[in-house]
Amino acid sequence: MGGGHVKKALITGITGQDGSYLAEFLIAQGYVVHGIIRRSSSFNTQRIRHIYQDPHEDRPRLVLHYGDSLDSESLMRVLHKVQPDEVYNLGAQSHVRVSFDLPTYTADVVYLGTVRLLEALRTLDRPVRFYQASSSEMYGGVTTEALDESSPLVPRSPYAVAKVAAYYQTINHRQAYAMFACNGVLFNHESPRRGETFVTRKITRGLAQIVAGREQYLYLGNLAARRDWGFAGDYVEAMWRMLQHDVADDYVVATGETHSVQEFLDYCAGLVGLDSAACVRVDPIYFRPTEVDHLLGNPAKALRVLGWRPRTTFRQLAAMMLAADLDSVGVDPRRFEALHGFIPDPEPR
Ligand code: NAP
Ligand code: F7E
Repeated sequence: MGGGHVKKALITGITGQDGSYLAEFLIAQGYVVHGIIRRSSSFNTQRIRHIYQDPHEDRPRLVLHYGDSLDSESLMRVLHKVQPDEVYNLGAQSHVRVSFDLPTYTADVVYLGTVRLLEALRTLDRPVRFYQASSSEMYGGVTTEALDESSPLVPRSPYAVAKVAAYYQTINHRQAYAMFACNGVLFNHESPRRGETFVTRKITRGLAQIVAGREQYLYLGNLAARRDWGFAGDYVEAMWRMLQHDVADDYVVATGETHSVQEFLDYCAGLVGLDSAACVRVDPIYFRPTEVDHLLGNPAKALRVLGWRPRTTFRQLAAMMLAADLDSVGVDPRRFEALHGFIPDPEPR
């Protein structure tokens, strides 16, 4: 932060998993963070509530504005009011399975929402740095090789198709208008704040319910799928680093390790002394019309150019999520020796 200028960042999707970690990270860097939230019939700000609740703040660290990626006017209005230095476009219908049921809506939010935001940015009279939340789903999981920035894009869901379009639109705005616009191609990243219907969280939450005696079985889909899972708290730093670099570019962000859903399940079940075969049932309702079988990322460029690296291991991630979910159902994670190092802090899940 040079010359006393306090940087302003605007985040779409601030109420989501990544938005909450990014807001915390940017505030810790000295930014004032502005976020776009959607009107909702019940509160949807639980992941960022604690940021508001700091009694020591001398100026607002977080400012929320109503808006929607479907609504150009709202994006325009917020951008002109905030005059941000950096914009992080995280807002999305982000569930791959749901995108098969809502393909048009998903395309509208994910693709056209990005076009609306990029076009609104062009009406500002100041240079703005733009981050686009691109996804490893764009690769389609058709190879077991490690994927990098030059790997072919083979989208296999309406979500992935929309993300591919938004990815290319971001590059087109960079080339056509010399905008500082970057794609972060992030592989799956999880946390105790992960949405409850994504598989890792579904597993840790489901096992916690079983330990608490609230449920007998956990129902899952394709256990053979493989993912490169990292920790969301590590990945938001990579987003920020992309926008601090001299040149706008696209980067893969991943751990370089892949594990199956079965492995994640077995590891978590083992941590709490459960036999996964006895407590899990496969329900085809969770199968996808086209599946992404295998994802493994090669983050070498982000490591080399951005100096970023993932800090949290697969096992630490699983234990952290499981401890938080046990705690939230009233089971003390310290009952399980392997979880002693992962006692959750009182922050939101
Ligand atoms: P998430 O938890 O599902 O959060 C999505 C956010 O988007 C929420 O704040 C949601 O608001 C907001 N949103 C949904 N529809 C919107 C609309 N029409 N207008 C404005 N905002 C809208 O997702 P996440 O895991 O944090 O992921 C963040 C971004 O990274 C997404 O774009 C996702 O597609 C992408 N991504 C995620 C991963 C991953 O593994 N997590 C990997 C690669 C890329 P509400 O709270 O109101 O629903
Ligand atoms: O599925 C399998 C499922 O929904 C992972 C989003 O953040 O990451 C996420 O998309 C795998 C798939 O994540 C269940 O079939 C088995 O193969 O946790 P997921 P995703 O589809 O990889 C990418 C990078 C994004 O960009 C997305 O926004 O797990 N699976 N059984 C299951 N998946 C779910 N959800 N539920 C099950 O019961």
